[in-house]
Amino acid sequence: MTEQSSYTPPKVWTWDKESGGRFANINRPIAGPTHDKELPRGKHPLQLHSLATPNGVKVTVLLEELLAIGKPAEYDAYTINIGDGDQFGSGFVEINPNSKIPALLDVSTSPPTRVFESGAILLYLAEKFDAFLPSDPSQRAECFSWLFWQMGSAPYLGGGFGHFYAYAPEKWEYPINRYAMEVKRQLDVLDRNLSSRQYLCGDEYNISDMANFAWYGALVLSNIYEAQEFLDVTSYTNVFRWASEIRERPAVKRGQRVNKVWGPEEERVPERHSASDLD
Ligand SMILES: N[C@@H](CCC(=O)N[C@@H](CS)C(=O)NCC(=O)O)C(=O)O
Repeated sequence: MTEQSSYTPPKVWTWDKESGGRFANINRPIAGPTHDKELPRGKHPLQLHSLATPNGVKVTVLLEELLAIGKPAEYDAYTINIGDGDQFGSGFVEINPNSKIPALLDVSTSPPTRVFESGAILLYLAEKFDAFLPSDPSQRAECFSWLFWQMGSAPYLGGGFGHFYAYAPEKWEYPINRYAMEVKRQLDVLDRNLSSRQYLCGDEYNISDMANFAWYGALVLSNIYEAQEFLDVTSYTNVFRWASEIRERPAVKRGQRVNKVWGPEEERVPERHSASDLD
């Protein structure tokens, strides 16, 4: 192992605002709003405040899938620019006290229902519209298992591997090794499951596929951390086959563009208020 710089933790941790790294300007050790800002309100029952990151895309893909099968899931989607600190505005904190995208407000209920955490939003919408969630109890349990597996695993991929491999101010061998090992183990978990199944729970595509595709599909197909070669992602052939198939779904292509504020101009759809915004 290469030499690491030595660090002795002080008795009591204090906030070093100069600690560096890609997200140093938005990371804080305290919760709550930093400024007053009301959220905009559109005309549809579902008000989404999000960004086209993997956690955000899970929800817009589900909304577009619901619309594609004729469910009345019309929604307004507004961009929360996390790099600019929009997630700390008072209106956003009211619907997500954790200050992270995505967050949903359903104004068709009285009082309006707020939902935060992408997994909770997927479940809320799948139950509300009775779609992409198996009704058979054991199939439903399998769907919950893969959905919650993703919710528990992705922080190792994004916050662990992605952070130290792509965003930290220096490359440190110890955390990169630790998280590369874990991410490869996760890819192997998915790969083995998909060796005998078309989708994660069998032959039906559901919200657990949408949640996992947003992270592991992006890792193997679109090089999110520029780590495709480092992690040898092509060796997970079943994950590749599954992700490549899901990528071709029209609703997935649409959902991936909602709240996108980077990349080629023609792919960006910062706000979505009707289907024509994506056409
Ligand atoms: N467990 C949460 C994680 C959400 C999350 O980490 N969102 C990121 C973007 S992908 C975010 O809003 N980061 C802003 C921040 O940390 O201040 C979920 O699945 O909804």
